[in-house]
Amino acid sequence: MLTLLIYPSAFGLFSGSPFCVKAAYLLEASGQAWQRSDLLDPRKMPHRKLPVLRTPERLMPDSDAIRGWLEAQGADFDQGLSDLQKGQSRALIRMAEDHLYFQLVMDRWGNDEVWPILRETFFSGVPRLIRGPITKSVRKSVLRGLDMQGVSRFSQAERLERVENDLTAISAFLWHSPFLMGSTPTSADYSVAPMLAAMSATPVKTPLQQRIANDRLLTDYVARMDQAFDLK
Ligand SMILES: N[C@@H](CCC(=O)N[C@@H](CS)C(=O)NCC(=O)O)C(=O)O
Repeated sequence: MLTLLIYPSAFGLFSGSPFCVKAAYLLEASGQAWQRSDLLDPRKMPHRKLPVLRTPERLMPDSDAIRGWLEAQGADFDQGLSDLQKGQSRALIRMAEDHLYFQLVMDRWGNDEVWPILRETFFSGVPRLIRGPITKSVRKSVLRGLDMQGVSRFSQAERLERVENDLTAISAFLWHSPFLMGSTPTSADYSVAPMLAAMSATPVKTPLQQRIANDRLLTDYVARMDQAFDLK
């Protein structure tokens, strides 16, 4: 059986990481038998990140590579889509994973109210005596990454405006159909829905959390994805 190495559930989500939820959706949709194995520390993993899929041959890092591996085994996550829809789908995935994701990380790690909750949730495996200094240094390196990526150089208002443009694009698809590309979930949903779900699950009412949580179109969509897969 395939084993998906992922971060544990957090804030009511199947996993604290939207990429781990995406990988779980892909596995469910592929029809392959799989099990989860929770990990708190990814440092021994090939990319020092999660998710990672343990296949019969090797440890496969990265949700996109996991997708490719499952497709090579015969899975078709975009069944029935036209080339244009496949192109739109790829663009939505990149928007979610390479833009919205950093807004989420900023909202979680860059907010002084969220941080203590995050620390006690994500680092519960670190002995309490050394948790303070260790997590302080991890946070510092995440914030350095956000600075390098550029997201933290925008003001909160500017960040929200940038998110708003993405949400407008996502909503345009959802006005037309229950899932992004039609009446059933496809690959774009496996990336976009977990990102929105994670944003609305942030355990403090930040402007970003509130923006998603108060949007009926988006929360209904996230709920539909939850119902479609019922991840455990
Ligand atoms: N491109 C990767 C991204 C995975 C990713 O960023 N995982 C984050 C959690 S959401 C992680 O493990 N970060 C740990 C680190 O960077 O130290 C994928 O699609 O799987």
